[in-house]
Amino acid sequence: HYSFFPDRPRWPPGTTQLTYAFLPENQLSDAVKGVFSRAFERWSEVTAFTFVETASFYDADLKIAFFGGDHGDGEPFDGVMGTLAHAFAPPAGRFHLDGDENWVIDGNFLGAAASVAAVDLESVAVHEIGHLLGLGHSSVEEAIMYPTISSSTRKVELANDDIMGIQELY
Ligand code: TQI
Ligand code: ZN
Ligand code: ZN
Repeated sequence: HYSFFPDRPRWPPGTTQLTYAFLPENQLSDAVKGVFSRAFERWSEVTAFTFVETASFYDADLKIAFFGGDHGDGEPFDGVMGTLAHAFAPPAGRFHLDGDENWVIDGNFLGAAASVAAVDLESVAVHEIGHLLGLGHSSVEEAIMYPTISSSTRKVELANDDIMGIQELY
């Protein structure tokens, strides 16, 4: 079953558009940006939200950045595997990904050679966007918000449990 963060933080009622931006220094390719755009689409299909990319990182509601190791928010990344990414409850909008992971995009390894310890970027993005919108973890194994995923697994479809959770919150 789905859950929320303590005190149920959420984006203000009536919010229909959330902007997002990528940290310019990361210089992400269109292929990588497209992964996030598809991940946002999953949630916009079941909510009133539309997600619009904006060029201004500092003005964006949702700020997406890849960092390695300690990056100044008290939750350092840990290299390959372990923590893959983290996102903070509304209205923080911070979405950080561990730049040291071997990220997989559409089945292709990004940067690294084929590795056993690889992580599907789109799957992680769909999960973290759930957190950005206010969902906690779910006890339902099929749910996107279930707190574990096996290495290299692609899991991008929202389960009924995810949809019920987000629709209860908004
Ligand atoms: N990162 C954890 C996560 O996003 C961070 C975290 C732990 C967290 N407890 C939390 C975030 C409570 C919000 C609320 O769940 S992770 C998965 C999954 C991670 C894990 O790197 O461990 C995914 C990131 F579910 F597959 F295990 C993305 Cl999809
Ligand atoms: Zn961080
Ligand atoms: Zn999580």
